[in-house]
Amino acid sequence: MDAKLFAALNDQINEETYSAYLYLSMSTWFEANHMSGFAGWMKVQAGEEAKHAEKVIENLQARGHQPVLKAVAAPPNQWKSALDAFEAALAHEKHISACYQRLVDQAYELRDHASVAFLSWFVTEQVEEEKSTDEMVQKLRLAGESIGARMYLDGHARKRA
Ligand code: OFO
Repeated sequence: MDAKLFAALNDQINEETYSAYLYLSMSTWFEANHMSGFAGWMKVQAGEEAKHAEKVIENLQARGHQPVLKAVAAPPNQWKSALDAFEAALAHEKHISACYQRLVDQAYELRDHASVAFLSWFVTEQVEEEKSTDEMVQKLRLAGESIGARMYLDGHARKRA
């Protein structure tokens, strides 16, 4: 594999691990603020992100490389509201989608079709990730200041766990 593409994919391990860390942090914030349904939703999401990191690691290994794990930044741990946290999660997912778009462009330029095929799973996955996070954002916007509506959504989010 091209050295620059290896470096970019290796960095993506860090992006995915940070995603897991960020959502775990959001989960702790929700739990501390008595919204255990959203906390469970975020914990499941964190688990998926950790699996994404493993997927990238295993792909690099399959291509004969040793991944190099780097330090993971500390995520924020305070949000203004459930909506604020989900909006931050959606912004983060958009950032991750942009990372994969760049990786696919890079793989195409190199005519590395194995990487293009590998990355296409993430491109599809990101559509789903943005959709499910945006759904929460939209519902929380509709709930507005209604505590009852927000508690209903919290209960609904619990079903994901
Ligand atoms: Fe949220 O999909 Fe991985 O990062």
